[in-house]
Amino acid sequence: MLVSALRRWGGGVRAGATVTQQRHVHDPPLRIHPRVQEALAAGKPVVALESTIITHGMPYPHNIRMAQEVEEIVQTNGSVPATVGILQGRLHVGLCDEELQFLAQSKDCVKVSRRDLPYVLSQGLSGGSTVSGTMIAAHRAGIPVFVTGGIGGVHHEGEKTMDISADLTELGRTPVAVVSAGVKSILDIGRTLEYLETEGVCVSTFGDSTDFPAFFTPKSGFKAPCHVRDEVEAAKLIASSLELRLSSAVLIAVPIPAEHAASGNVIEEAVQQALREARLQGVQGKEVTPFLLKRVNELTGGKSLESNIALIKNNAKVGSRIAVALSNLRN
Ligand code: PSU
Ligand code: MN
Repeated sequence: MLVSALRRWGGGVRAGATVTQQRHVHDPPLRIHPRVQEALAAGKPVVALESTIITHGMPYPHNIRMAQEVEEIVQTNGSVPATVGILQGRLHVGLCDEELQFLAQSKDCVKVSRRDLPYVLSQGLSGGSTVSGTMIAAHRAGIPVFVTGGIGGVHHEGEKTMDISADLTELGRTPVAVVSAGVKSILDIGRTLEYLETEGVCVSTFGDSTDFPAFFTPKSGFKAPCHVRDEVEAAKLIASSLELRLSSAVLIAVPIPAEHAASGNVIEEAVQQALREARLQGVQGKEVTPFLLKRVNELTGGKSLESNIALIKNNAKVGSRIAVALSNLRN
């Protein structure tokens, strides 16, 4: 039952997949890299990775180095990496080095979340996929695990501005497990967790603690409703969500390793100042998150970027091992 449910769910490229499922793989706008396609066909573990973090989350050349290293870490830990991105109107699942370089250096890449996909594809544009955009592509391709740094959430004063990331509704409607380091304090963490509950997202911490992490620091002051101790427990959690065909996501929150945790005060002061500046300058909409990330990095003299890269690498290791454990459950 479990195996058949998993196969049905993610069986886009496996033998026995229905015609409709197979069509997804050859969907003209979806380009699955042969390396990824082969892994999926053989039932091997694959990990999806996002690219807004490359195009809008980090400066060049840190972004390309991070992207390459993260792919390597995924590989070293047993899974095939599949970075998602949009190149000239095609939604790619799995990029070659040239394509990664292009996204890392391009100045006019679009930040692409769910609502932007039809426009960017129809206009032949290029862009980095956000968590929501990447989840859509991963699900279409039949990839059940996706690793990133931090997800979007409810912004401060979101109850007035209604600036709530499409990542949260995507987590409510797309069954992909997202491995992240929780939510940054540039966001309203408490309201983000409430919104995730409303969306029916299964939120779990990973490791020794039940404290929901705050990206740069291991504790946000909020508890997560679930807790898995290791990759096998995480894989079982994901498998049971898939088996139930809940159609919503599992969010696995991995705390930043203690040795890389930024000093809470330094980051917090920078975050507060960046938020003030954003308000004063009237930064709005999809520009808010990239603006805050950039300012926090500048104000901390690059410390936040260092922590950011360290935690993404850790997430890549954990996520790859979870994908391996999940693949062992299915085969
Ligand atoms: N948080 C980070 N780095 C990032 C992002 C969030 O620490 O690069 C990106 C992710 O791609 C996420 C997106 O999906 O920002 C959310 O943007 P918004 O808040 O506009 O929904
Ligand atoms: Mn927004």
